[in-house]
Amino acid sequence: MFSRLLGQKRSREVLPSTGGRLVYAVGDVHGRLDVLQMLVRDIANDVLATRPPERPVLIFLGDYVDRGPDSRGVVDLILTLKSDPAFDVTVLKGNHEEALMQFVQDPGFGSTWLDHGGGATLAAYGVQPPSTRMDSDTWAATRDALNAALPASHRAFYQQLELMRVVGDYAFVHAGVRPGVALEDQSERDLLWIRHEFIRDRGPFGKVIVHGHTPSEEAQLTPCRIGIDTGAYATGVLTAVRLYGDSQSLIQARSQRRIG
Ligand SMILES: [Mn+2]
Repeated sequence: MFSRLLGQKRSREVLPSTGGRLVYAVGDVHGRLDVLQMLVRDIANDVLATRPPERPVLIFLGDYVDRGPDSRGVVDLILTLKSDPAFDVTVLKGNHEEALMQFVQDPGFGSTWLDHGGGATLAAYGVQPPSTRMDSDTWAATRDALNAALPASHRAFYQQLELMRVVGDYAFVHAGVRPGVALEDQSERDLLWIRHEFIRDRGPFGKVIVHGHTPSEEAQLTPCRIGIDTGAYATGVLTAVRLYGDSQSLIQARSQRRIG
């Protein structure tokens, strides 16, 4: 009895808090519209059951495109949610959105993008993905075709992506942060790409970092970081973390359909 009370008291002192907001952060979707639809439905039902005093915060952690089959549909669904006044939505940039924008500016980046699953995104926009390495003229034509196929709303979507959102004791980013560097001094490159140097570090990082980018079979809820990339494009498991006051829980959508 005594030790349980002590434990409760201690955990209350150290638990991070959202400052009263109800927050959902969604991990890497990678074109899996099927599981994103399921997860959004579950989140909407959870909001109805929770009845928070303020608008719930919905944060997408990046990597909407590439690999999975319906990048275009994923962006459409997130755009719909962005325009829904019931949610306070933040859409973060992932390294795959950076790659798409880089290809739009520089067709010479095409083969690198293909290696990272960009062919699925081209196909989702109705652009024939190349089957073999192409010459630079063909890459330029493919880039022009993507440019022509991108709806204005999607172009604006990719251009307006954010790098970080802070709510209470939490900071939300795509990949992670560089240990030892203040949150406001983090480079875009690290926020989008960092992996081992961040994952191996025990922190603290200034805030509890909620991130995707580095997939693991199970979501990782640790004192200084929460990793929720469960590799949806291949596993069919898409994970969100639900943060409300000082509570943390997971919401997962699962599809039987595995890819790759
Ligand atoms: Mn990533």
